[in-house]
Amino acid sequence: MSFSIGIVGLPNVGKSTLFKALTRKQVDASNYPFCTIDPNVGVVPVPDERLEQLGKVSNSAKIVPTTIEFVDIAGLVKGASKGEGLGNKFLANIRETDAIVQVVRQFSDANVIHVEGKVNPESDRETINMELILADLQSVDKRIDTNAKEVRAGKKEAKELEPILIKLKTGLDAGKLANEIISDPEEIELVKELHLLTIKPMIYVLNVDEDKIFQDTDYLTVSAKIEAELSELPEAEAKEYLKDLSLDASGLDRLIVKAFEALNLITYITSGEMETKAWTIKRGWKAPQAAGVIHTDFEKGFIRAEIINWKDLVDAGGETKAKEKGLIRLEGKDYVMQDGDVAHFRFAN
Ligand SMILES: Nc1nc2c(ncn2[C@@H]2O[C@H](COP(=O)(O)OP(=O)(O)O)[C@@H](O)[C@H]2O)c(=O)[nH]1
Ligand SMILES: [Mg+2]
Repeated sequence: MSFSIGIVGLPNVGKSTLFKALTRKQVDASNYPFCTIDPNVGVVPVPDERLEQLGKVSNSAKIVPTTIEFVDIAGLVKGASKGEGLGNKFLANIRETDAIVQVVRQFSDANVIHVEGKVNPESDRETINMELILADLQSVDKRIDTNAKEVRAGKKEAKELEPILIKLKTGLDAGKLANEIISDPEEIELVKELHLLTIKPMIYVLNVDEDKIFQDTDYLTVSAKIEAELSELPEAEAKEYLKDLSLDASGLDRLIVKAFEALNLITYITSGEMETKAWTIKRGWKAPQAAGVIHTDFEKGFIRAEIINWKDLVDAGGETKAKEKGLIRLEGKDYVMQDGDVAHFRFAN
């Protein structure tokens, strides 16, 4: 499964600088058939230290991380929802992504022009959110019209949808994001066909001056400038540089992990001599559905799964020893997969 994250924000806030740094990490496209060859799309590996350790105990010939796709979307400006700039096209690009990373400028560099004259993160965030909200209001208004006809025609689904549409309209009118207005999974499912922009998870990235990177705040603070420098260094030197900055992970790695969490995704792993490979699934998926990510036959003919937590497998020193110790469990079709499960699926053709 491939998930994509759209990078949005005002012009000149550092979106492309971040995107370019991200794509330096880009994975070998030949391993990933879904990989699009578009200069604005980058498929990047999700950093995962567990894979290295598993690869060792399994003697794996290669390690294949799971990936996430980032899309560099051109700058949104005030009025985009009315078609200002290339407004509609940008909004359409965002519509196709699963989550939004909103880059907000805080770096002070006077050489870089700010579209609205001065650096003001809070007001910039409002500008962008307002454009997204206005675009969603248009979608909701349109749907309210067509839905009213369906209600009159006696359609049951339309009746169910009606109060949710009203709730959305009221909330959006008050400047709320759709993801702040509805959170019930069933309601989210009902409004899926509206393809709302603000219902997607949103991650805010504050692009700050080099001396203002703090970890563990609500905002993810990064310095696009430093990320660009880091991305050009060999891995060992990049690690040293991070240490000098008192950071334990690069902003990009923190962003990738945060995006993964925002999408409610988890990783399970297959590990053998051929490869140790990470697979992306949604939290809450059961074993057959998870197996289907590898191959649809695995889901259709699912018999059972052999499961062990990755750490237990590493501590045991590999599969053979884990088996001897009876650490590998047999799980059936109702087993809910856990992050870090190492799995073997048994299936019949
Ligand atoms: N000083 C400083 N300049 C930056 C930083 N990030 C981006 N810039 C500069 O700001 C300008 C616009 O950056 P760009 O990534 O193209 O912005 P975009 O329009 O949002 O894609 C470029 O000249 C960048 O070099 C940063 O963190 N610090
Ligand atoms: Mg750009």
